[in-house]
Amino acid sequence: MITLGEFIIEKQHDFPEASGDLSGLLGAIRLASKIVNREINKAGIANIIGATGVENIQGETQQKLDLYANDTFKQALEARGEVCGIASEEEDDFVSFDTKRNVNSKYIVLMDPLDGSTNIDVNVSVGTIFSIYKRISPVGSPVILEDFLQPGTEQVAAGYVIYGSSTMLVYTTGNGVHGFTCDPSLGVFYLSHESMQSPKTGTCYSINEGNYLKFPVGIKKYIKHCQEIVPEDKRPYTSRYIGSLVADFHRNLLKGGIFMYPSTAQAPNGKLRLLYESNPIAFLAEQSGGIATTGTQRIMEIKPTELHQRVPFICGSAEMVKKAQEMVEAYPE
Ligand code: P6P
Repeated sequence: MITLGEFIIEKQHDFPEASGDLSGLLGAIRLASKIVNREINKAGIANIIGATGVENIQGETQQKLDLYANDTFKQALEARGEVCGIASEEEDDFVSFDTKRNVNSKYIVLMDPLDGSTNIDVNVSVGTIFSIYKRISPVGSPVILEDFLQPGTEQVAAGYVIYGSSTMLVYTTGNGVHGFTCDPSLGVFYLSHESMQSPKTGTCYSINEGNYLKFPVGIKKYIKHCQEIVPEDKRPYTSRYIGSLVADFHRNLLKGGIFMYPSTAQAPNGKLRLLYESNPIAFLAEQSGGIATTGTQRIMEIKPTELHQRVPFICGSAEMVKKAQEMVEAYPE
């Protein structure tokens, strides 16, 4: 039984040049996830569920736990001193950490502190998503917007915490994907899923079919492909949609499947945010043998132009995503 902390240090020794800053940063995420997990687990009785009545830059009503999670991760990351700034779904602009130690640190973090938070009130799994880069502006100066607008291929690490029937932290530093399960009696994350591999194919497709009428034709064709009567020797496809990206992705990573959030009438560029939802999930997908695309472009190769920009997102088992991509490309909009 190896703990997350022991694993991070063990893997750090694989990088002789590693200074330990990334290990410390991951430790801050580990701490914050435990604090948020504690609040989520008592949400119904802690007068912390429901909306704040405030809208974020996305025009979405902020849930009380959204802000709690945002502040918890922000404080933990600033306190550890390895981060010079963050960007968050819950912050209009990026946040610069200005203490001497932070300004002289080399990492920035982008995060969705509590993704799918409206599901909390109905006790459905939610998650935290994070993405870590090295700054490109000079160490010692305040962070700038360009530090945050790097393509996903430049990510140093990425991961998520899923607050579900158990709480897991799943992350990659570019050397495979590893999952850790929290023992609530001790508050310790133990390695439970080493070197996670996405099944090459699956029988589960995950999409909000309530938006069907406005889907691109290629997506409609792929959904029909999934629903066609398949040869007797194959199981028919199953539709599974939780409405919480981390939970839908985690299921597909373990069991095989495809997740799609294409452009829709309400979201012509898709709904998911490139920098702190699609890119980190794409990094995990690729590191576990899967694929992540807009339908026509590799997610991690997109050059970001705005902090909160949205992209169409298709991600999961390689053979399923390739089939979906074929259909999207065969029926260009
Ligand atoms: P819809 C949650 O709000 C989220 O950002 C993702 O976690 C999830 O995949 C998606 O939106 C669900 O969106 O439009 O289907 O409710």
